[in-house]
Amino acid sequence: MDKPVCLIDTGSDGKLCVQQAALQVLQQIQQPVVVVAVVGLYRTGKSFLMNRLAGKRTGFALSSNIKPKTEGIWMWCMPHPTKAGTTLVLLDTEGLEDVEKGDSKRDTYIFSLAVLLSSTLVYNSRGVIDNKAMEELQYVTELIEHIKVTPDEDADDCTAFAKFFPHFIWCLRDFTLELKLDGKDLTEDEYLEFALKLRPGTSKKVMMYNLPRECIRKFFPCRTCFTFPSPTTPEKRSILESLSPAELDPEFLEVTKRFCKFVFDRSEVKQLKGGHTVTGRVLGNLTKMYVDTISSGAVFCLENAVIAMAQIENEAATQEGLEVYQRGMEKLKSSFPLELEQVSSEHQRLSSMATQAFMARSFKDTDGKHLKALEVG
Ligand SMILES: Nc1nc2c(ncn2[C@@H]2O[C@H](COP(=O)(O)OP(=O)(O)OP(=O)(O)O)[C@@H](O)[C@H]2O)c(=O)[nH]1
Ligand SMILES: [Mg+2]
Repeated sequence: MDKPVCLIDTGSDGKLCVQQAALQVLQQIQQPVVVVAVVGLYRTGKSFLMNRLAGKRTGFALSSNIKPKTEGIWMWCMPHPTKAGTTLVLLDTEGLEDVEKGDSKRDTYIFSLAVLLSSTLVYNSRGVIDNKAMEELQYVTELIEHIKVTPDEDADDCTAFAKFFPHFIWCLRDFTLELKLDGKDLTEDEYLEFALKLRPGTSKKVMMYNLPRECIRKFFPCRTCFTFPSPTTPEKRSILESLSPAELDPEFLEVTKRFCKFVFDRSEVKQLKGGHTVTGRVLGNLTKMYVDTISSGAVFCLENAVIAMAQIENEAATQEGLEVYQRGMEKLKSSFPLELEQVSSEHQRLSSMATQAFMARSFKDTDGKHLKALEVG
């Protein structure tokens, strides 16, 4: 893909809907995918940062005026720059808390989708991590109401999520603080941990203070922080896309380089609960399933997603196995008449090829239902 496409848009009914063209792109990707999604308040430089990950000056559209630019979720697929045989999928999301939209439910869905679809979640915000920044991350406290691990699970078990949630990177843009505490230098990660420290006590005020921090700590045990200075002078910010690297602040370039390297080195291939690898094709089906879940008003359930994906993939695997067998038999027919023995040994050979084709694609066919269907077929 030489440019991003819209993956999730707004339908004529005002609800989020998946774009068929993007699903078709994903259908063609048989490789495992590393998915990096960015979320955060509107007009905070998310799309610009994603273009840096893509190694391009332009791509995801930037907003140049007050009006927010990115709508829905946009996707850009490319060969992973360092992991051979893997596809990197970048997801750029629309800004949260846009006053014009004023739709907090939609914001929660966008945030939840980014969490559910990604292997690395980049949370982007301007300035420092203060109480205001924490309040803006209210979506993290709502995740528990919208996502379940198993259909019958006790709703309050935050820790169960941690195993299936993405690596969390907090990117602070236009960061101007000196990273020092009591005269000692702090790393960016130490700064994040300091900001996430809980306060002792049980008063309402303390609980309100602790809640978002507790959620981040429990949901995202793997966390990292990057602090970016402003990329350029205020007068040039609106023409950022047209600036060459030499015109950008060298410190901004250094942090960006470190950030990109970290994301490429440390982001894992996306996996489903139970450890099944997500390919582009599975990611497409997963996206569709989650967006359908939103339309139906149901809660996202990670285990149901695995069951649904297994059903889709195993049916396709059975079909693929059958096609291997049928193609072989058609070829054999053209050399008829043959000895019964020859037909029988060719049948054996093709059956085992069909099983191999099935095995390469199937997953979680624990009761062998789909393999049996292949044998019967
Ligand atoms: N001050 C500052 N401006 C930036 C930075 N990165 C990008 N911009 C500028 O901020 C404006 C918005 O950038 P985008 O990348 O479109 O921001 P966004 O968060 O994707 O915006 P929405 O999609 O509307 O939510 C553009 O004019 C950019 O040139 C940054 O690090 N600091
Ligand atoms: Mg944007």
